[in-house]
Amino acid sequence: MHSYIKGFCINPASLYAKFISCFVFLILLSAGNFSFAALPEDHAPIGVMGDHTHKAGEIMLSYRYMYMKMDGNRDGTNNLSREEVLEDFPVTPVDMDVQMHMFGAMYAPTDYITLMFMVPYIKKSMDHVTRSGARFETNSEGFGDIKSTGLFRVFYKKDHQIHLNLGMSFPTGSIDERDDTPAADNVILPYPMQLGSGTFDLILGTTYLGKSGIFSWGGQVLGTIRLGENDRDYSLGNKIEVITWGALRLNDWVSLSSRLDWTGLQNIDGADPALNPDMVPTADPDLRSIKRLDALFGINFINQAGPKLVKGHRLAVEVGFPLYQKLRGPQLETDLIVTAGWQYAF
Ligand SMILES: [Cu+2]
Repeated sequence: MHSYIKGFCINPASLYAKFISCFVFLILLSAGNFSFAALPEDHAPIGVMGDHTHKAGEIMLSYRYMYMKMDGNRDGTNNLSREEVLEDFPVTPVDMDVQMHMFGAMYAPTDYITLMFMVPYIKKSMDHVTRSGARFETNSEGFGDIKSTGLFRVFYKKDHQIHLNLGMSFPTGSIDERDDTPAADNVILPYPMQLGSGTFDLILGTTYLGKSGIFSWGGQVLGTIRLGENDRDYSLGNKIEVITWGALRLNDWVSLSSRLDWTGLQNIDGADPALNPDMVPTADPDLRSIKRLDALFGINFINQAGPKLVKGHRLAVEVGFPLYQKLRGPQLETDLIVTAGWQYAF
């Protein structure tokens, strides 16, 4: 590149032409390098999906690791002790860990449409205690529901954008996960231990993005609507998420964010006939609804230096916890949500 610039600048005969052509060339070069530079806060906090669109022809690959810790039961907004749950059920869940590896790809055939594809791999583990004091753990692991979403840019004006999120979740995740319990070996696991919904789910939403100087902000409303019933005779509750965030750029490679995330999830419709709702609260389809408000704090990095292959990689982390949660219970409460991810567009 340097020898090319040198050659280009020296070749013209007159000093004047040399100066002009060299100046024009350097402007073009810097425009290519800087005016389209991506900034850390151009992407929403890493826990938000479908937040941004891409320019025509761009491809983005991503990986997210998500962790959720649930510890202790509640009913409504009140905490329940294990003993209180065991008054009504022979078994109570004590805590649960959910880990997810989310592989994503985005591609924009035009400036107005970005296609997004997400493949989750999920690992769940739940601890229980019985009335007799016996402890046991159940585990499930595998691919979850694959989501394919189109992001349609419907409004774009300098520092503001609105796009629609329209997609489908496919029932690729298992709803037949089994494990051993003290009652029996290889029994079907309760609803929250399953890996998918078992139904085709419609994803409908809209996202707004805004920015001004070192600040950026956004909002998203996202609904998941279950279509029909799965082959175990139930459908998970419909879900709505209302998200708002703000970010502050510290310099051209790091930004900080804070976010509020409201989740509403309905009870399960129907019931898996193999589950006994009197045994453990997690097997009761009417003890699944959630209303929760999370506060989350994040940091976004983008690498601005180095050669082409190293430049432009994004790394981000977001950590959150509920400010408010009202559960139809007894149900395990959420205590911690962590998302870490990598994104790279080319
Ligand atoms: Cu992207």
